[in-house]
Amino acid sequence: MGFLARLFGKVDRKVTIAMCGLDNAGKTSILTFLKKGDFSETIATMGVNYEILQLEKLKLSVMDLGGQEVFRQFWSAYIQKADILIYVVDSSDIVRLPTAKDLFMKVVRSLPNENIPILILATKQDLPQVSSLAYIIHLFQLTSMFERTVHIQRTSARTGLGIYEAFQWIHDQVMQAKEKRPKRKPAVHSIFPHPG
Ligand SMILES: Nc1nc2c(ncn2[C@@H]2O[C@H](COP(=O)(O)OP(=O)(O)OP(=O)(O)O)[C@@H](O)[C@H]2O)c(=O)[nH]1
Ligand SMILES: [Mg+2]
Repeated sequence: MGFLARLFGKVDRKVTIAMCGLDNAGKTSILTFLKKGDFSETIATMGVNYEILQLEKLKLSVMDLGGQEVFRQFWSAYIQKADILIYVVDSSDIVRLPTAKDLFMKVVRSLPNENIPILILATKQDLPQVSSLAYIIHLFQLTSMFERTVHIQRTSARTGLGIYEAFQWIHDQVMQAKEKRPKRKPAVHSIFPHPG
């Protein structure tokens, strides 16, 4: 049984995820870890890499968007189709953190609505010099995003740190949204005569 398959029950929902972040952030490596349960070397994504991760209860259709500048102009079209956004940040790339933040703000603005859950993966946590989570939360102004559902998780595609938890969070969001869906009104067959 696959790494993800162990997490969940039977497939009853398809969820579309847009995954973005700067080039070299670690997006494809996280997906590869989910598929194989281990770290594998990747090559830069040219355009978009589609992955279907079939869980028992949840089918994740992931659009892993190439982060190089030339591809970013095309992100918006994919983001429009997303139920969930994953934004990946290389926690060891401290020099580019402000650029990662600017891009994040732009991506959030391009989301089709405010109900889309946002998962930020502060990845490459296995490396020695990484930004603190508190700094990323501060820089990305996450505490002021009241109107959105935002979660940040430390991950590493080298060790698998946090990847289980991150997708557990996605699972919980999907299940909660499902519970909140309005139930069809039951047909009421009154046994009492209509008053008057
Ligand atoms: N040490 C360490 N290296 C990582 C980790 N995740 C990714 N890398 C390395 O970072 C580089 C980029 O990883 P990718 O997953 O290809 O990055 P990406 O975000 O998909 O990049 P684009 O496809 O260009 O947008 C590769 O050399 C990976 O091996 C991690 O958690 N730890
Ligand atoms: Mg990639």
